[in-house]
Amino acid sequence: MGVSMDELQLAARNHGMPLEALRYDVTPVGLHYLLVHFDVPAAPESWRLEIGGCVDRPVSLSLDDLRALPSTTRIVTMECAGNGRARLDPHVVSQPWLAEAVGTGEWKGVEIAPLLEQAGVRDGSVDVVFAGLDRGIDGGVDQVYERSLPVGDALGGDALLAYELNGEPLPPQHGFPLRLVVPGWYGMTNVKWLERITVVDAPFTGYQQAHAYRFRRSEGDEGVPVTRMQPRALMVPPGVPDFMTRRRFVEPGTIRLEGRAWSGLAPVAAVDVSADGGATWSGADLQHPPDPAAWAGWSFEWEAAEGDHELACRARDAHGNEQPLEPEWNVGGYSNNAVQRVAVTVRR
Ligand SMILES: Nc1nc2c(c(=O)[nH]1)N[C@H]1C(S)=C(S)[C@@H](COP(=O)(O)O)O[C@H]1N2
Ligand SMILES: [Mo]
Repeated sequence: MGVSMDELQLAARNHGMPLEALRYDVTPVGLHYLLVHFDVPAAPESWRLEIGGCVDRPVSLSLDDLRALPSTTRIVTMECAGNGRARLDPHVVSQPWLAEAVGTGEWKGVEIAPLLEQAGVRDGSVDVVFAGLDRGIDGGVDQVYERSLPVGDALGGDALLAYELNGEPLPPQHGFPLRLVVPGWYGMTNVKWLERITVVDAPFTGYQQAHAYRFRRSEGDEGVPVTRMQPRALMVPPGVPDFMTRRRFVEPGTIRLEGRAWSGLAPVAAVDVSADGGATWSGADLQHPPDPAAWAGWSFEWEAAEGDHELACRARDAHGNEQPLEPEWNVGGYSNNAVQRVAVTVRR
């Protein structure tokens, strides 16, 4: 199985979060994963957010107008729906993520529900469409990056229009001047470089909604939409790595394994750790997340004996959703949350 030059080109632009950065509650900005489908667009000086469509009172707001409104700050874990794709067999051609397409940001902005209420969403509205400034061609279709949320999720949820990340204005790559942040949902929902919000009275059928980001078993399958993040636990790989293979080397004795776990479906209920490739599991200590939408820290004391070992970690949420041991394939290569495995050699 090979990754092509086209895929390498994507991977060199769109980087993951180095797993050692799981040590931070809030991911430092340059270490947060990055995914940009087309190019990072430049926002014009005259930028304003326009809210229109099936509303009684269309709204137009400058960045200063948004900053003057009551603000909310949330710590939110965001993960690309394609995380884990490179481990699928048969190979799915796209951004070849392993496990590191995740990060946690402190996002400050304006809640969208009161803004939509102010605009007056008309009865019979179905979806709220969020359009970015970025444009390109995907699947042969010329498009701006657009995604929608069902009206109920936009009006009844805790989605934010964020203008700050970790206490600073959004950096260009993460959506300056404004982005949508929908706690609990996979990354593609969180439209960057937001320019226009349009309420529509028929289901939105844009490319990124109706064609991409659906779980399909085969090309002809209509599939179901990808929405919230499935549970996942990741560990900071212990010890030191081999440069090329990333195999880890640690000394024998008690090793504190640690990492983070999240689920967009329910709070994380448990993290289990295995030191024998998944044959036996033990419960890890779980911390309280700093925000209901943020990952929870976990730790586990491992008695490391000399030899080769395969470490693994596995999260389960309060609704009983649990990571599978083996990948589950789909056409787009979405949501492969099979457990992380880390090869470790214990030696003096
Ligand atoms: N306008 C726009 N928004 C976008 C994207 C994009 O390409 N254009 N990529 C989406 C995808 S697939 C992901 S995973 C997240 C990544 O956000 P980040 O780069 O800030 O981590 O942004 C989403 N929002
Ligand atoms: Mo993504």
